[in-house]
Amino acid sequence: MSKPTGNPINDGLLKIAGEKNIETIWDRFELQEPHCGFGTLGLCCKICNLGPCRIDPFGEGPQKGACGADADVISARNLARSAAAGAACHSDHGRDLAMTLLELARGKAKDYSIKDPVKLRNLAVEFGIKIDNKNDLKIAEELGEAILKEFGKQEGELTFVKRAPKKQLDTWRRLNAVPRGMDIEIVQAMSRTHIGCDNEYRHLIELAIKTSLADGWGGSMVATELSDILFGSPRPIRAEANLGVLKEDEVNVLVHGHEPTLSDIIVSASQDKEIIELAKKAGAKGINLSGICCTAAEVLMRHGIPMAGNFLQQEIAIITGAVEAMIVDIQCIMPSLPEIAKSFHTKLISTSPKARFKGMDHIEFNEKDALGIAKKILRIAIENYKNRDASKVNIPKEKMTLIAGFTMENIFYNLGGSFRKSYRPLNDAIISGRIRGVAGVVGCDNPKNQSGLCHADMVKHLIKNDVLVVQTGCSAGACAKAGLLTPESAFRFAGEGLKEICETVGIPPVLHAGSCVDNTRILTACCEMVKEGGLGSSIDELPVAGAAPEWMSEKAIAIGWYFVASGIFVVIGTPLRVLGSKAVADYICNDIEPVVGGKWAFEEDPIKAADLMIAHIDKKREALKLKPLICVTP
Ligand code: NFS
Repeated sequence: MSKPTGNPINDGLLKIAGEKNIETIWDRFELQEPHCGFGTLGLCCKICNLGPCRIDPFGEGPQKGACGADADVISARNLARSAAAGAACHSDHGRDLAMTLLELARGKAKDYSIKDPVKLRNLAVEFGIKIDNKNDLKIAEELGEAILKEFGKQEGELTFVKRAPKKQLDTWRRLNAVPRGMDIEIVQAMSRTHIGCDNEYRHLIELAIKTSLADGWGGSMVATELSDILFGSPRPIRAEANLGVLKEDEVNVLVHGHEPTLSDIIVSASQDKEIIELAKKAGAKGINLSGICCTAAEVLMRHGIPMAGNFLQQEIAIITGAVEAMIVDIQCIMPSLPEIAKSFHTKLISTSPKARFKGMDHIEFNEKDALGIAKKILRIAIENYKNRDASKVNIPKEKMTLIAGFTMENIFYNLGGSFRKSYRPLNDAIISGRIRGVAGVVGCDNPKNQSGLCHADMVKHLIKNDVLVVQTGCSAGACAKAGLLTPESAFRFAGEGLKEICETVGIPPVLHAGSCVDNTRILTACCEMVKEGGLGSSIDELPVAGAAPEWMSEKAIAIGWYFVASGIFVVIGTPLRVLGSKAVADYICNDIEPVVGGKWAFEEDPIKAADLMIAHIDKKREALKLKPLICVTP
């Protein structure tokens, strides 16, 4: 049995796992301790076969790899490669959505439709497409083609960078950091980090920046915008979160992964009369669909489908013994799942041509027959209901209500009311000192930390200090479970100024903005704040900060970098693997601030990390000569 995780729901199910000798991430994590010191400090290089080489952090052993690369080059090169991998994941996700849009426009994806035609038209205009006298499908075809070209663009600038304030864009231009196309930047990140190529650490950091900007203002932004067009722009919606959303008397189906192309169609299939009838015939009361990881956020935001769990809960969801099928696509899916499922009846089904798992059944998803495939998968889940062993079922009782579905656009309505559609009320609340500033708290959960508690502790401290919080991904899931994503939480946890705003407008002090690709909603919201006026002329002047207290994936590195490069102070829990190079660590945590406007900080204690964010927000308020806070929480 693994050590207590700090989360009683997880601990309860891990006890059962221990009794059954089922190994989970917490056990495997413990077996990895102590983690390799060279790797942790970024001093291990396995890029070429002269090595693997490592640098002695105590200065006694080798200070250079066989090729001559020192700690600075090795750690910066590793960092740039990680950012490229993260950017690649988000961008490939965006590309798939562009392909789906194109197939829909060409009549080959009949189960999808244009759910937000206004956004389609606005985006087409942004891409320079003439929309007069054209129907939605024609516009969708031209937009799909234009966006696909964006991936392969060899010169020029990404279309979306024009959304950034001029000062920000000028900074990137000066640094030659404006991405051309997503593909070329990611390819260059790989080629420049090959042995004997880019051998200067600052230049390698610029590479990480450019590649990550291609994610934030490219691949991820494409994914968000196209998801809204294809599946509908979210609106505030009430739902539930935590493993207690699983039901004893229904066929429990979990969608897990990232791409809404699959999860969204599973939602439609689960509401199909024939499928519901089939579930009833099998002795269940119906189909209970819920989600894990970022795909959960996608269907939560748009359909109010409950979120069963975040990254760390994917294994223990199976250990509840109540899941008939877990349907996975790509990213953040643990290869350990089939081993765990051996002790239960859960069917695991992989669906993406990009990802296979030893021990899972594979039913390849294809947009051309999306609904047919979704129904086929649900039939397998229903068929499996009879195999559920009641003696193995342990569904935790805990679940929490939450409000999700906040976007850059609908924040207009929420803060301004439908008659005052602008960021003016938000900016005014900041200028007048009711809201101190805004923080984005995002990212993974990690067994290195206390199983989601870091997120909740950090966010509680921020809202207590009148900082409005915007969240995505697993971080939003963790805070939902802690009850922070409800309007009522303002009364329990928020400072006086923030509470007053939340009460007047009827919003939670913590706004769920979607999945990890939807972090771009935070970027565009920052652009709107600048545009609205009164808070400076670029993102780096805003009283805002970002955090990923329990980050673990390479995607989190790319996200962190595009926020830093967009002018935002970003605090992460465990450090980036650069501490073996004083030069690199100093550069990205200090000296880079005058260069791009943002910088990194590493702080494991969530309260201390929140205090760093608050201090940064106060520094920006002071620079803008804003009024003192109306109510200072003791
Ligand atoms: Ni994003 Fe981390 Fe994964 Fe989503 Fe969760 S672990 S960086 S939050 S599911 S991508």
